[in-house]
Amino acid sequence: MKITQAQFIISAVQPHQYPEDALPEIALAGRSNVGKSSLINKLILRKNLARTSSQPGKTQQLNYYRVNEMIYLVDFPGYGYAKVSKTQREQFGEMIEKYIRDREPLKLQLLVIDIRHEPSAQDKLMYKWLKHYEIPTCIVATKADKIPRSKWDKHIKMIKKSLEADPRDSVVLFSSETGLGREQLWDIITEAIAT
Ligand SMILES: Nc1nc2c(ncn2[C@@H]2O[C@H](COP(=O)(O)OP(=O)(O)OP(=O)(O)O)[C@@H](O)[C@H]2O)c(=O)[nH]1
Ligand SMILES: [Mg+2]
Repeated sequence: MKITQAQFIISAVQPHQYPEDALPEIALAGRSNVGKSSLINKLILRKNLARTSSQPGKTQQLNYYRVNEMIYLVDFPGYGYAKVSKTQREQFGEMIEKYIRDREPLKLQLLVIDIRHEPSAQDKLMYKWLKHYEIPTCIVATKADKIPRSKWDKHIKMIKKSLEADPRDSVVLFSSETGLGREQLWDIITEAIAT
């Protein structure tokens, strides 16, 4: 994918702030610090357009980035951050479930998982919601550079098993450090917006 344009649009705290031009949306969910913003930066080849972990868990908005006047990448706040209050956690759950359930332009959800660790309870819940609402989903196992290549296969299997992943969902090995998986992910995104 040749990136001709990439721009931050809005940090939306309320659905009425979501863009209204109906461009397809690709959303990214995952626990805090897993590497969602880094993945966005790698996809669009900008070092720091999506803000990376200055204030983990503090972001309670959906950050919209428009790419090539063609799609929005929607960066969700990370979940699982310990210092977040129960009320904030509930608000977060409501906002995300509502988005997944109601958001017409959502064409593909990326569930970003750290390849080194077993998916958390919240990862599993998120995946269940996605299946329940029949959202096309791609599991992205990121930080692949953190483990030796010889272990990739075993970790991918562990993640699929733990999520009870639908065999039809693609799983992409990714590294924001090396760019591994970038082209494959663009192919999956391109296919998702074409259908
Ligand atoms: N080695 C390596 N480090 C990564 C990778 N992806 C992200 N990181 C690092 O992990 C940390 C967190 O990355 P972020 O992209 O900010 O994570 P996030 O999921 O956006 O975090 P929140 O916005 O807090 O939810 C940063 O220090 C990144 O440099 C990767 O693929 N490989
Ligand atoms: Mg982030």
